[in-house]
Amino acid sequence: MLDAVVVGAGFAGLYMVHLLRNRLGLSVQGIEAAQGVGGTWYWNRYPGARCDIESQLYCYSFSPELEQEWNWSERFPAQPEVLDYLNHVAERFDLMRSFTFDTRVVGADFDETTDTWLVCTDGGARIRARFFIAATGNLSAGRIPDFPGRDDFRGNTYFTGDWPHETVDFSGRRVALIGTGSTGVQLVPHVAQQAAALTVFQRTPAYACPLGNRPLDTEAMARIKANYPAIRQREWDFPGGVIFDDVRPSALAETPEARQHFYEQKWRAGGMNLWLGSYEDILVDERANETVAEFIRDKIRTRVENPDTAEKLTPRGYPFGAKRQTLEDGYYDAFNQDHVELVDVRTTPIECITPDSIRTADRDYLVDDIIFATGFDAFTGSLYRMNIRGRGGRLLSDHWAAGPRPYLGLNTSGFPNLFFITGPLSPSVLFNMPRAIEQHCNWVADCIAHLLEHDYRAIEAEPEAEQGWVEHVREVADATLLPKADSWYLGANVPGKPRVFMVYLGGCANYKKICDDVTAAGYQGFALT
Ligand code: FAD
Ligand code: N01
Repeated sequence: MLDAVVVGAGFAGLYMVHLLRNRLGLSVQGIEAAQGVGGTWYWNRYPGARCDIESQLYCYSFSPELEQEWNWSERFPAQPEVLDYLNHVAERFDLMRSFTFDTRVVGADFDETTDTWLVCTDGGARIRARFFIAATGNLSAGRIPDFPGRDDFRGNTYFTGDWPHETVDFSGRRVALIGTGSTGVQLVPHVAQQAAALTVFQRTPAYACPLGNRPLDTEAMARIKANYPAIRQREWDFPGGVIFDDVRPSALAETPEARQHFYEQKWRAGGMNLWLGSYEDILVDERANETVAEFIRDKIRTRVENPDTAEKLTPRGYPFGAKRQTLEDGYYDAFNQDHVELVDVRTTPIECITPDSIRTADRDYLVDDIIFATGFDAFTGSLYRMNIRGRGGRLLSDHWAAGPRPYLGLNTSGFPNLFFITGPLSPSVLFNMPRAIEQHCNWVADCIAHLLEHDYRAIEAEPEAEQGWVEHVREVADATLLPKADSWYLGANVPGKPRVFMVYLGGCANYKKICDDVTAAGYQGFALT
């Protein structure tokens, strides 16, 4: 029997295995469906895939040596560079040998007689372990909508979250792209460059802001390296762990002229500056939000030459920032090219896919290739696909039928010794993910060390603590504008999914303090047996 099974070899699984094996000396088996490490950065190889958190933040902080030896080449690294980084980490900390690749966990059952987990894979392996750790990613369970006729299409189809490893050449082809979230927005300029014709099917226009990417030269990287300790400290001063200069309290407290000037500065600064780094009230006050929303709408009108297309691309009816901020580099300009067309599927919905076209309410669009940039069954998708059963054989998906309910996002009642890394109801995707992952993995490793040291067999959230956390997460979210858009944060992109805001918005430092206080109080809210 092993001490632990860790599922996933992305940022989370790699660090979790490092802590459990290299620091605690435990026996650990990592299991990964992909043929290599990287998680998100292994699967999402579509043209234009790129990180939108600055490279010095979007990386591990646990090893000063790693920080000093790795050089980032751009402010916002592209997918191959992040994947290289994660491969380097896996090699450097000798993690590969702990993973079985090309293997999917398809079942996990808690055995109440031995307080152990029996983990089953698609290869037929059955692995018993005391601790079962889901580092399976919030955005790893891809979702292609069930358009009628989808399987009849005779051309090529692509899903962005499972992109082919070989280069896809769209030259001379008529390409359809469905979806204009962060992925679609990154893809459009690249596909437009190659394709003979590109038709973009949009359901909700994005509030896309400029990425503002630039190369990092040797001096810039040397400055970053010299400053890492200070950067790491400062990250915790910001609710999302992303550092900004000059964040102001209220958009409504300033004159329209001052506000306009400030928004211009933030627009030019690029990245998440308008969203998380401008005025604090834009995510809590609708009138404040409307000031920045209108600023962005004006920018779109200026960028897009055709007024009808500009109008279709203009977001309305939901607050800016309530869906995940989308950053662009050439997205709006692509629509100024004659061979790029925008179809608004709210006015003319997609009825079906035929063998050679996408059929909307008003016509057939003949295409050779279809790209689905349609997102993920976020947070719970990858967990439910493992068929996890806790006490009494209860399925996790049944326990969470009304929405996920893990205490602190870490563990849920009835499922002892199961840990979620950046699970639902933790700050997860609204906290710079590598830092959120480190914080969770550290907590889990400390917890396991504590259990082993004191001869406990199991840890499990108490139902009252779980309920209290569910309510707290909802109250904090309801005090903001974020539940006011149909986003994947809420599960709104998956028909039939309960509408529950799945991210804790109390801020990363506050959340970390709650976790640390729980530990200091003897794992308050958890039963240790
Ligand atoms: P993942 O990287 O998703 O890894 C989970 C792994 O678990 C996957 O490799 C998967 O194959 C494996 N797995 C899942 N289920 C099973 C199973 N049953 N059996 C075996 N293996 C399984 N976040 C940011 O903070 N900034 C960004 O700029 C950013 N950009 C992103 C860009 C894209 C295109 C996407 C999709 C997400 C982005 N994210 C970003 C979020 C990103 O997912 C996280 O930053 C981070 O990479 C998550 O790491 P992880 O290890 O938790 O999960
Ligand atoms: O997925 P999404 P994504 N008919 O769910 C549309 C991270 N990420 O892959 O908005 C027609 O955001 C859907 O429309 P609507 C980031 O956290 C980061 O783009 O639901 N359209 C939407 O336009 C991001 O948020 C980067 O109305 C349909 C799109 O498909 C997360 O991953 C890059 C449809 C899906 O957008 C997910 O991003 C990429 C239907 N039936 C990803 N169903 C960075 O830049 C869905 N859509 C760092």
